[in-house]
Amino acid sequence: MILIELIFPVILLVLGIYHGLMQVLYRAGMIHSRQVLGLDYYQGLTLHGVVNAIVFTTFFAVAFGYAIIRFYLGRPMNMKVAWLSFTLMIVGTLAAAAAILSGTSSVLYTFYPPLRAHPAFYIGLTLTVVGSWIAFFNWFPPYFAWKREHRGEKVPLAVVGIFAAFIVWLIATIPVAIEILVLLLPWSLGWVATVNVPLARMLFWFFGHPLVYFWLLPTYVMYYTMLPKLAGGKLFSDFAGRLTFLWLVLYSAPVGIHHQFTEPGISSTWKFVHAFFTMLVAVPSFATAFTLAASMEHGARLNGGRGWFGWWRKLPYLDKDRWLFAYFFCGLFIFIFGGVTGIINASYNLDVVVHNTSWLPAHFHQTVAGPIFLSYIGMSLFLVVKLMGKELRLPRINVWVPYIWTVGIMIFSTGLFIGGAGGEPRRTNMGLTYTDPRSPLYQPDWVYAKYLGALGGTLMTIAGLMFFIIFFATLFSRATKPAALNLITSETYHDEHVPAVQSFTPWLAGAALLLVIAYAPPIAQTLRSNFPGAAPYTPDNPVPLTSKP
Ligand code: HAS
Repeated sequence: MILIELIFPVILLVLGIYHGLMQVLYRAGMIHSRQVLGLDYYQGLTLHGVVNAIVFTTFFAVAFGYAIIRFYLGRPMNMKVAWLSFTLMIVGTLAAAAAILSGTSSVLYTFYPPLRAHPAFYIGLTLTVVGSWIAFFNWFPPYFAWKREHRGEKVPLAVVGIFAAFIVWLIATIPVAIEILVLLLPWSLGWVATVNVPLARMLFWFFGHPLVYFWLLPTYVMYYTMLPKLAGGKLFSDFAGRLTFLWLVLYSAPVGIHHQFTEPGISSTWKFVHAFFTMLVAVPSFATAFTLAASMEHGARLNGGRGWFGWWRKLPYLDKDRWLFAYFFCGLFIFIFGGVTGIINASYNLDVVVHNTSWLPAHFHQTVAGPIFLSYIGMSLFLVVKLMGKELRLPRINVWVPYIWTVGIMIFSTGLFIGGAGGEPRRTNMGLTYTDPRSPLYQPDWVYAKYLGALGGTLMTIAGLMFFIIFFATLFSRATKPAALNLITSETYHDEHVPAVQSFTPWLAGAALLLVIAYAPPIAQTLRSNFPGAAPYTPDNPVPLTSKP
C-alpha cells in the first residue's frame, strides 16, 4: 500500500510538472494563447497547484506516516481500515481530476469563491481529506499499544513528528470541511444563489496556513532523524526536534489572516495579532537551522573537517551512496531564502507591496517546491528502492538532480521576486497582455525578469525529467535484494529529558486556546459585516454566471 501511495502521485506529478513549464512559457510571452493542447491557462494552473500542492503532498504524507509508524512502533496496522482510507483518497482524487479536466473547475488550488467549481471537485477533495484522516486514526492503536509497553520511555522522535503533522492536518482540515460542506457545495449544486466570500476566504486560510506546516513537518522528520546520520554524525539535540514539532502544533493555525492583510471586513487589530503569531511560528524553523547546521558540523568534523568554515568541505554533497543527503541539503539551502521572504510577507506593511504579485509564487516555490518537494521525491525514491529490493538506477546522475533543481528554482524565483517587487501580478496569462508587444498593456521592463523565470522553470523541468527517468527505471528494474522497510535513523548527541516535550496534551490545549483567541473575534466581525453574497464567476470573464456549472 505504501508503494502504491507513493507511485500514484508521482505519476500525476508528470502532469503537475508539465503545467509548471507551461506557466513560465505563458508568463514570459513565449506562448500568446489562451490554451495549449486543449487545456486552457487557468485549467493548467489549477492542475499544477492541485496535483503538486494538494494531491502529491497528502499521498506522500500518508505513505510516509505508514512507513514511520510501522518501522518505529513495529506493529501491523488494521489493513481493512487502511484500504478504506486508500480507496477514499484515490476515488476523491480521480473525481477532482475529472472535474478539472472537464473544464468546469478552473478555480486554482485555493478554490476561492466567487470562482465556482463543479460539485465533483469539492466532493473529490473532501473524500481525499477524509481518507487521510482515516489513515491517521489507524495509527492510534499501535501508538497507544507501544506506549503501554514502553512506560516511561520517550516516543521515537520520528513518530512525534508525524503525529504532529497529522494533528496540524486535522486542525487545518476542519475549517475547510466547513467551508466546502456549508458554503461551497450547496452553492455549486445550485441550492443557494450566492456565497459569503469573506467568510469562505477566512475559513480557507484557517486551513491554508497550517496546511503549509503539514507539508513541512514530514520534511523536518527526515531532516531531524536522517540527515545527521547521512552527514556522518549525530542529531545535535533531541529536545530541539521535539520542541520544533510541538511548537508547530501550537502556532501553525492562529496565523491564517496574514494571507488576508489587504482584505476588508477584518480589523487591523486582528491582522496585527496574526502577524505577531506568524513571527512566533517562524521560531522553530530558526531553531531547526541551527540544530541541523550543528548536526552537519558534527558529522563533518568526525570526517576530518577543520576550522570555522573549513568543515563545510567535508559533507557528502556528491556521494552517490548517500544521495539522499544531496536532496536534503539542497532543500535546506533553498529554504533560507523561502524563510526570509516569508518573514517579509508576514511584516504586515511590507506585504502590502508584494501581496498578489509574482513575489508570492517565488516565496512559496522556495518553500514547498524547495525543501518539501526535494525531500518528498528523494524519500519516494528511497522507499521504492528499499521496499522493492531494487538497485538505484543511474546513481551518478541521480545525485545531480537536486542541484539542477536548486539552480533552476533560484533563477526562477529571482525573476519572480524582481517582477513582483515591480508590481507584476500572479496568476495572470501575461502572454496575452503584459509580455505581448502587440498588446496596449505591454510592459517592456517586466520582460527580462520573465525570461529569468522561464530559464529557471526550464531547468526545473529538466531536473524533474531526470528524476522521472531514474524513478521509473528503478521501479521497473529487476529486484536484486530482499525487500525491507529500513529507514535511516540518526543517533542523538544531546539526548535531553525535558518533561514539557514528552506529551502532546499541554500543546494541544494551548493550540485550542490560541485558536479561539485568534479566530473567534475576526469570524464574528466577518459575520457581522454586510457584504452582499456573490454570484459565481469563471476566471476569464468579468460577468457572473447565472446558470449551474
Ligand atoms: Fe509562507 C504565503 C509567511 C513558511 C508556503 N506561503 C505562502 C503561500 C504558500 C506558502 C503556498 O505572512 C501562498 C499562498 C497563496 O497561494 O496565496 N511563510 C511565511 C512565514 C514562514 C513561511 C513567516 N510558507 C512557509 C512554508 C511554506 C509556505 C514552510 C510551505 C511549506 N507565507 C507567509 C505569508 C504569506 C505566505 C505572510 C502570505 C502573503 C500574501 O500576501 O499573500 C516561516 O515559517 C518561515 C520560517 C523559515 C525560516 C528559514 C529557516 C531556514 C532553514 C534552513 C537552514 C539551512 C541550513 C543549510 C542549515 C526562518 C531551516 C545551510 C547551508 C548553507 C550553504 C549556508
